Amino acid sequence: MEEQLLKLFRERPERDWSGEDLSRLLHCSRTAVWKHIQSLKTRGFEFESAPRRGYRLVREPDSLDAALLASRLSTKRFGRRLNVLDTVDSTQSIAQQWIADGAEEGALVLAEEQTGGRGRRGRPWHSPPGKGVWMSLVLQPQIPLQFTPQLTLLTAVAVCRAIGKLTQLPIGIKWPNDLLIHGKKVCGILLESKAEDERLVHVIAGIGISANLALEDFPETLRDIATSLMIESGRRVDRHELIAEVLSQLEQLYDLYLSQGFEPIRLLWEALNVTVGRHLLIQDGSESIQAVATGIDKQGALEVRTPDGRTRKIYSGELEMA
Ligand code: BT5
Repeated sequence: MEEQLLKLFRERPERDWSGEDLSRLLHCSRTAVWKHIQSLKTRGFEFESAPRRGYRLVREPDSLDAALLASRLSTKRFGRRLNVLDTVDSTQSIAQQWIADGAEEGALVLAEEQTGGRGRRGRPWHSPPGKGVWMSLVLQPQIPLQFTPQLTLLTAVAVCRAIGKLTQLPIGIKWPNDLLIHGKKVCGILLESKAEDERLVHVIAGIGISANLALEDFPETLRDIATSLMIESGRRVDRHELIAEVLSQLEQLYDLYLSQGFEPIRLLWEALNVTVGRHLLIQDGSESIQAVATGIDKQGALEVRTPDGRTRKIYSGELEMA
């Protein structure tokens, strides 16, 4: 009901909506409308209202709101079941519990703050309250297990397109999972999957976007290597709009991937990446490799050329770009 109410206010922002109109359009009593408006007010929505004229929404809250987000979604499945939480250890762990309780593909967990936000190989992901997009999406693709890394690249492409569309910032993908603006990391992606008998059961796509962090919101150790959309663009990002756009891009690319395979995603990735053509120092386990990136293969592995002219494939590892 609140989702529909917010949709109406958004579609016609200049219009005053009378309680009568709203109750007719939403098929409920005027008292029910009034109650929902009061509930929205307690969550930070501000209305102008005048007797006989009705309500007009003049301010939406900065804090994440499930009904507001739902009213912005254009997706069919992704985010249609969603949970907005305040402080959690990691949205990945909450999504995991949610799957155990029967959550289906497209279920989304968001948190204002993570106290144990995680990156790859146990690295911490800095997730202060109220300023970022810290979210986990449940996927249940029917694909062979060895194709799972393709989903990291797909997610990176989707988030990159969403951020580029909303901010026009020069954002690019560093293989496999970093989004960079002016050489600094603004978003990280962590895919955690569960397999049984070589079959993929589910994937939890964790996405962390440093949206509205100021420089002082980053610890000293990250200030030279990390950035936020707000630092780069000079203005606050509407997180609801950003999340809705990320989900829309993700659902479109995911459907394309399921129907046409990885090739169209690979082409999009190549157009957005900032790795190919660069001199790299690659840390693959205990091995250090110097090489130039030449592309990605059909599975999503990075192809590189070493100084002796040989071609190698990198399936996982840390890249340092020269
Ligand atoms: C990643 O790991 O980049 C994956 C990050 C995934 C975070 C999301 S948030 C929602 C979901 N819930 C979770 O618990 N995790 C996911 P990795 O490639 O290992 O990069 C980690 C490195 O990124 C750190 O060592 C820092 O250098 C840097 N970093 C940490 N916090 C950052 C931030 N807020 N913004 C930019 N860079 C950051």
